[in-house]
Amino acid sequence: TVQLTIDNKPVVVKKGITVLEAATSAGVHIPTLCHMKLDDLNIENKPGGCRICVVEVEGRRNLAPACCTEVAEGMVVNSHSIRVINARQTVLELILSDHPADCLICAKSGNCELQDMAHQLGIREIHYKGEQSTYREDTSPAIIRDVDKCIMCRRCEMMCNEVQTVGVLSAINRGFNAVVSPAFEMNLDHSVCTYCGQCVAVCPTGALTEVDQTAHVVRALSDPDKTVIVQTAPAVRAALGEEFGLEPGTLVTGKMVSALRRLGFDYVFDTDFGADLTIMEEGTEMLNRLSRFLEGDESVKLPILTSCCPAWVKFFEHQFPQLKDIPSTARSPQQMFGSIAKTYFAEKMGVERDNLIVVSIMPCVAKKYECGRDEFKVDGNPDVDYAITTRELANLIKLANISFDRLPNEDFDMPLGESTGAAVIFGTTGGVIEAAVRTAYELYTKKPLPKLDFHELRGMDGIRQATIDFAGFPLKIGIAHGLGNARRLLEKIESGESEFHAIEIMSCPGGCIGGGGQPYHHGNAEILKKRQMALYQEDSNKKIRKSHENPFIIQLYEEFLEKPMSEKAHHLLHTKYFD
Ligand code: HC0
Ligand code: SF4
Repeated sequence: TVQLTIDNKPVVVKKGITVLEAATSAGVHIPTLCHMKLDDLNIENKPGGCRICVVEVEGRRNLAPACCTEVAEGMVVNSHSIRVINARQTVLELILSDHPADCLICAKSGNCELQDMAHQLGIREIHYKGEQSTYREDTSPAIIRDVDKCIMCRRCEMMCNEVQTVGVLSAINRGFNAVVSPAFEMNLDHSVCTYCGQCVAVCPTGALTEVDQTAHVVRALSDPDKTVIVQTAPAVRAALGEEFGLEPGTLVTGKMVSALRRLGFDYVFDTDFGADLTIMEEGTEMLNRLSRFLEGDESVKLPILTSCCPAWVKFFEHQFPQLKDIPSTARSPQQMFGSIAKTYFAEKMGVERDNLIVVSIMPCVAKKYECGRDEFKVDGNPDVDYAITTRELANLIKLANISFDRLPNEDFDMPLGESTGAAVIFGTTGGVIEAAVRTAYELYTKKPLPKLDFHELRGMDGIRQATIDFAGFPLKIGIAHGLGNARRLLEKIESGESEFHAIEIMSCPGGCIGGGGQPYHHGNAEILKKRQMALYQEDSNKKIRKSHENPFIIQLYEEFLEKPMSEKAHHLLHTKYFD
């Protein structure tokens, strides 16, 4: 251990930690801007660039950045001397000197860490005049880059390069023109960006935000000729409450349904229904491949990879095109839902395809891109019209002056609102494969599962593995979340080192609960864990916990699809991948 003094308080801490960590453990708050750390996920950004966290260390001439200065025996730190306060204000004024001042209409207003810092440090005047750069805005199907608002904290760069290993974003230019950008100032949609949105999730300012589609949704809702239905992704219910001051991890499924009904949606349905359907198709595909493999068919490729995460799909299309025949061909739950809504449900209700609008509420920004992909359109009409994020839904609820916390709990509409516990855990890392195991086990062994909770598949480690006993057959499962971890697993498959039969991959750290469209976590990993626990809780509260027991899924096959992997199911529920 090391003993030091922070603000006249003696502190004993572990050797090797930073002054910032030591101060936090002693209850001393040092302001930070570029620094961000997600414990347990191995994610840390400490470029020491912004200099907001400087402190005075006795005996040193220069102020030291607390986020990247190691503690030393006998160190005497003053975190809030006049010299420190003056330096922080000067630094912040310099950052603000070339920052656009359109806070009133900025997408990040109210959620901006720079704005908060200006408030916290009492900035009332900017004594420097920076040059406003005239960088253009870059829009894509999912993300808007308003690069004038980049403050070079480099958090997005760290997420894109180190965590996701996509490598699209890096620092370019010098001086006032220095920004983080794709190479050659290319637009995101010309790059290999996956739209995972992890850069958006950590951007402290309005430089990176989602493409806001709430205005389209309002227009659809106010059109009397349209039937507007909505589906809600599993992870939304575990995070939406945070936007209304509820504790992270508060489940708000019933209130969310009420709010959507009050917003005027004609039917409030659940993406979880699509997730149960995905399990039927993907689970059957997995068992088909497995039984052919066990019969010695050498043309069969294993492991099967899950394919429900659109950023992951875009990642392997760009980065591992040679492996594109191993992911499952099953569409994602969002897209299965849209496809069934615009065929089976539209027919049942007697609504023309063009007059049925499908909106989805997603924790994800890549879902906006996914629903725009050509293979998910019929004569130009998309199966899912608009995908808005958890944050966009919260804004709509606030706009409509709905008192969220006072809403009653209501139930989803039927039939596309029925779902099982297996579906709801799709929203966390490990959940998709656990749901698949619950169904595949019973279909394969023709016996009921001895237990429903597979704790060996749960947790937050970036790469996990487990072997599940399928009545004597050891099914080997791999799980990765975060695209960097996915890359590591894929490299093992390519080199023939992998012995897995099935692998789940989700792009975002934590899975969809940590999606780029969720309420901002501001670097607090505890929030992700609480959301994860909430989903497991919802699973155990459910009466039905296996996808193949969802009565409306059974009915859908009886009335419409015949059986999993039927020709009709192939046409409506499966897809192809492109180089
Ligand atoms: Fe997910 Fe999904 S679980 S990707 O993480 O599979 O976004 O929540 O909606 O589609 O169900 C996101 C979350 C979904 C889909 C589902 C899958
Ligand atoms: Fe990189 Fe993901 Fe951001 Fe694209 S969306 S720039 S892949 S972090």
